[in-house]
Amino acid sequence: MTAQIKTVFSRQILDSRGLPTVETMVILDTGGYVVASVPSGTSTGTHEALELRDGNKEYMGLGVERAVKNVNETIGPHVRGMDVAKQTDIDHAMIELDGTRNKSNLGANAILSVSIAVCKAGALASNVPLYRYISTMGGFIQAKRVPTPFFNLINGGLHGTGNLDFQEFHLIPATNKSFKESLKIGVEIYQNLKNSLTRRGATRSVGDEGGFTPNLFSNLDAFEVMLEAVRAAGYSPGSDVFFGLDSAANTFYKDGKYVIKDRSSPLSTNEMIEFYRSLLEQYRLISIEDGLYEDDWEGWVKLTSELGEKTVIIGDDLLVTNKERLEKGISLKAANGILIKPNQIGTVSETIEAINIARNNGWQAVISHRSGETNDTFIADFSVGTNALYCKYGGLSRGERIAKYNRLIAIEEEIIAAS
Ligand code: 2PG
Ligand code: MG
Repeated sequence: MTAQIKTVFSRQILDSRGLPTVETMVILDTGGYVVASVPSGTSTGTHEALELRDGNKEYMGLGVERAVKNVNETIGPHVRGMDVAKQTDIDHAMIELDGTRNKSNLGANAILSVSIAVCKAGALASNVPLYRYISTMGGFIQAKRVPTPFFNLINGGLHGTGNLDFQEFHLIPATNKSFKESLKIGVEIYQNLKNSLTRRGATRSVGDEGGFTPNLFSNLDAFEVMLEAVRAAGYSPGSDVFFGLDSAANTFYKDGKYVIKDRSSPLSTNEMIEFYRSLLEQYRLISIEDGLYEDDWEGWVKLTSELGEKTVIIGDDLLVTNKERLEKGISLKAANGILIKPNQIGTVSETIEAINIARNNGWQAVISHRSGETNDTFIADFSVGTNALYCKYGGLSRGERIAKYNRLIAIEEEIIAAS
């Protein structure tokens, strides 16, 4: 059934850090309506599309009233009357209306809120679950499974109040497990991790993504405690579960060197790569994200040629879900995986394009949340709809993270029932 956009209405709401973000409602001529809100990062890449903030005295300059106004007064009237099933046309109309390379005129937050709402409205008009609509609309094979989660059990860097340099320490269940089983394993290990940290006298409060934020002696210690928790929960590292890492290296890159607490002096790019090699061998990491600085292309090429056969080298701040940077990365062989975040680029269609380019070149595309989230579960449907092998939605506490996992429970049940 076709349906047209009748009204687009946006408002400022708060995200999981209590900071302003954009929520947009799309009402169809059929009377149905949907609501979408956008997430926000802390460890953002310089090359991301622009998140428009007010920059005035309110909310420390972080208000999004300008972005809201852009939806209500400019984007909304422009897309009114369009067929909601025409996602690419609507996204392109917004890109043209903005007229800049990084969506700095209207704001990627304003544009993405409409783009996601349009996608949800398309599913509503077609009367199919969102993940199934995304598959059809994006030309993906209907998923027969739910993606395997990267559980971010320890939050360091800019996401934690502890003292770790690396931002995310991932627990990754084996891909042959169902989502239900993966979730149970994740929860059991997470709870055991709490006990391990308590025993060591390390703080176990949680960070922005619902993982613990301990003070430890080194970054390596984080893997040691996780290993202890895996064993205590009765699982085998290297067969039931694996580890992964998002270093978010921009944050500890100082004057051309990498400063981490595991070494007494700053490390060169080559030394950092050797550090990752030892980590990989010791803890069998199956992915390393943002291992190096976002513009150290030469270093990334070396990292990928040295370790890319043994692990997935994922570009997040390096590639920012951006087609041009991804194509550069592919031609240089600067990584072999990409982290996919819709708000880094600003529309659903461009996000799908990046996934297709990555996969057509044999790269892994991991679908990700941001550290500032809302309870919107679009990204859960999106990872299933795009038939991803892996997704990343944070640790195993905090409502906005759990909302995504709970949505995946329901989707898995539906997929099983339909097969
Ligand atoms: C990352 C993300 C999400 P942020 O670096 O991968 O985990 O963090 O949203 O702060 O960029
Ligand atoms: Mg990252």
